[in-house]
Amino acid sequence: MTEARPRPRRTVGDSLEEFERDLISNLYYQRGTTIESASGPDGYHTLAVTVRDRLVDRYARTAAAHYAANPRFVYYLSAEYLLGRQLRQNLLYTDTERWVRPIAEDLGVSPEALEVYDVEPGLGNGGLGRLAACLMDSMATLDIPAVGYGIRYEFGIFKQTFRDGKQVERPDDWTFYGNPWEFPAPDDRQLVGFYGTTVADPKDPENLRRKWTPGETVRGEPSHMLVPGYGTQTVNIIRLWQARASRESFDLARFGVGQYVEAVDDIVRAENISKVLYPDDSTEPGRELRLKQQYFLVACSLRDIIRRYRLRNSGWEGFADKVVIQLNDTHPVMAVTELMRLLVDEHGLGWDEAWGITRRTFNYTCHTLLPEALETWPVQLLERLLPRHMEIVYAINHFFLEEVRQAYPGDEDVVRRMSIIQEGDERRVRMAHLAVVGSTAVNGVAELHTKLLAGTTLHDFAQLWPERFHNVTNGVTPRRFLRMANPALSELITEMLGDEGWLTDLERLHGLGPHADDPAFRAAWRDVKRHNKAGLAAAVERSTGVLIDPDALCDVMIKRFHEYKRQQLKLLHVITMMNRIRADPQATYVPRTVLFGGKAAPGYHAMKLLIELVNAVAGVVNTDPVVSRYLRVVFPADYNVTKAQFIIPAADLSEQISLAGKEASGTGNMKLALNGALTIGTLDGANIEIRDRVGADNFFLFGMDTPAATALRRSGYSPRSFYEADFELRLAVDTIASGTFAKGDRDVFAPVVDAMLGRDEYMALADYRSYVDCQDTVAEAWTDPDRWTRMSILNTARCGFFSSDRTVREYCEQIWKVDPVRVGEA
Ligand code: OAK
Repeated sequence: MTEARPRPRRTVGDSLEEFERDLISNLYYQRGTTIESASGPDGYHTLAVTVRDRLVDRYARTAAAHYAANPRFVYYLSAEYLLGRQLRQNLLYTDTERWVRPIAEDLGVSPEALEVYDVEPGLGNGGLGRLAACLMDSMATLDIPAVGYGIRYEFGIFKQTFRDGKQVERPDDWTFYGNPWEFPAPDDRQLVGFYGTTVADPKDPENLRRKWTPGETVRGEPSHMLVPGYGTQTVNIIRLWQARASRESFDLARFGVGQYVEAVDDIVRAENISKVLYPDDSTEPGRELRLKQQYFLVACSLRDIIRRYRLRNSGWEGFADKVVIQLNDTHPVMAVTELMRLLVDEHGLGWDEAWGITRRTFNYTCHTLLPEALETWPVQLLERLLPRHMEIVYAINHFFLEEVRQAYPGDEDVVRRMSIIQEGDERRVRMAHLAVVGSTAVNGVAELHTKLLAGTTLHDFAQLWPERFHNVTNGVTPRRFLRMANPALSELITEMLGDEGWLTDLERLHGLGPHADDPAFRAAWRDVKRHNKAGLAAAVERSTGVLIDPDALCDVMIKRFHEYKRQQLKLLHVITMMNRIRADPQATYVPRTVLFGGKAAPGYHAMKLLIELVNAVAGVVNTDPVVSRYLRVVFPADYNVTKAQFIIPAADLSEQISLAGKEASGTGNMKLALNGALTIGTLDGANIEIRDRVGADNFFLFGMDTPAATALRRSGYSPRSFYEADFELRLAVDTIASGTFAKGDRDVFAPVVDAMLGRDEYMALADYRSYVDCQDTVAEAWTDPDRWTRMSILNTARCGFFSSDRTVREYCEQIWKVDPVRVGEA
């Protein structure tokens, strides 16, 4: 299917009878089976395809409307998308949810039983990938003409299991049973080159145009997933590229002489490019394959963008008026050099003209502040893998540094700091610098993040080009994270507000505020939370065997394991609670369930050991007859979007405890607050904006702010002095050191203790006292259910700002300058 030509329209019916008829027809003709002999997967696939047909219909009308309007398109380039399950979303978005239950019941199956076959495509690691999915959802909902581009990894984010409490990674073979939600588009395949040599163009005396002859060629095979908007007819797509060997790759001669493995060498090498998602959240493994992945994504996508542009346009002058490309962090930044190469080398434009177009086309979103997450690539590797692109980097840098020298005559220090090339023993290309130089707009993802980017990480650039810097605070889609995840609360909200308009106008949640003091509403609110917690308790018991009390305070820390996010601080608090109960078993305590969820990168040994420690602490706490009366620790394995949708509606307390100045934004913080969890958090990322909105009285604040953390580090931070000065902290650390959580073996968790007392890079010990005291305030607040419920209602009521619809509107106004295109009804 091509997406841009007008076509005859076929519309699927929109009555229950037609839906049922299509189901039976699809079961028979698509799946080749009958109602009597259908299996669970047959039922699932048939339902999926029947719902999908309704989307295809809208997609055809979207394509026709876009073709007619020839609008400016947003192209979102992202190495990651964490879409979550598709079935329930698409039932909701096509308004067919209401038919499925009666039909399914008629046939003797439950929709829930079919949903287990709906596999979550885990094509991302964490926040950055999930944000991409939320933005795509909101773009479709706001009728923004957009295409997302990504990689169709054969294996997504690894499946996490625990063996003896240790994280074990298993491959995520997500397409094993087929993926009913994607359409292959073989007509749009592209060829991508790697390696090889470049030669001068004799007609270009300046030597800015050259010819590249790649040494290896790979095919990019596209397929796309449909991205429907809610409450609208628009269906956009995410186009995913899979690497395939070019046709000549099979070595028939070698096969003929029995060299079966060698005969497919080239095929294996090519297909490895999209084989696996790098399970690395922020540190760079420095692997050639990863760079190949990045360029593969970029090269396929740019050719596709140009193909689409040419369907309705000609000439290059108008390119940047019709095309805006958003770079999701630095992973796709090679697109800047690739567009220059296409324009200059292949389409014969002059350098300056090409540069003008390129710079007008791209924008860059940065998602981190951690220096180790800022990508750099060795010049040597680039020269070998992408020789022409390296030459283009040099040329871009040359002209850019001329500009810097003009702005700061005689200041070679600033030239060194800003250069795209980092000098040193091993020269490297700084991808963030290339991104800023090649973009019209650069944005951070929360106010503090943008301020710190402009003030520290990208300070020189913000001085030179202040107009390029923007803030666009992240958001989350209320459809998935409130309506789908929390149907009970959604129903209550709709009942209170009169209609479902809040789903596309989330600020309307403010209307709940006046009811926060209404006892009947509070009771209903509490009932919903209790209901969600009972559901979670049952699921946790099934998966971990641990019984939890739905009336206990549900304290949730769900996110990737990383030192800066400080799961170690949460663990010190858990151990402190345990020690207190042991020391005084007669006293009364607020019953709590602490729930951890998250994966550690397979090579991140410190965090894998921390995961083992969490499980070990859970084992001790949950089996201690006294402690377990008040405290339970659970850690369901394999946290993902599906599990997030289960856990978030049941949370009472949201742990957002990163060291101030380290978390770019966070989005879990928004999802939890929106579902009425109260936040205990530092002044970091979007926590600050959440607190500003929900009010300081409805937020548990603790810890150092960014200036205090910076000052402490400058003054020479000594974790040991905090350890020595605080009895409870000392006891908590000593409990780990004593071997309590390793059957007396003091060595197992010694590295955790050493990391805390040695460097404590993210100053968990410095914030410990403030955190534990704040947790006491939380416990105190919990003892007054009316007050707690009021705070919970106000959190939901005041978090409308954090809808990704608002985020997309801001991108549209500040950066993309795109207008919606309405798609007509059938
Ligand atoms: C991943 C790889 C490289 C750089 C950043 C990331 C990433 O996932 N960053 C996260 O992005 C989220 C969406 O903007 C933010 O909410 C998180 O704070 C940030 O860590």
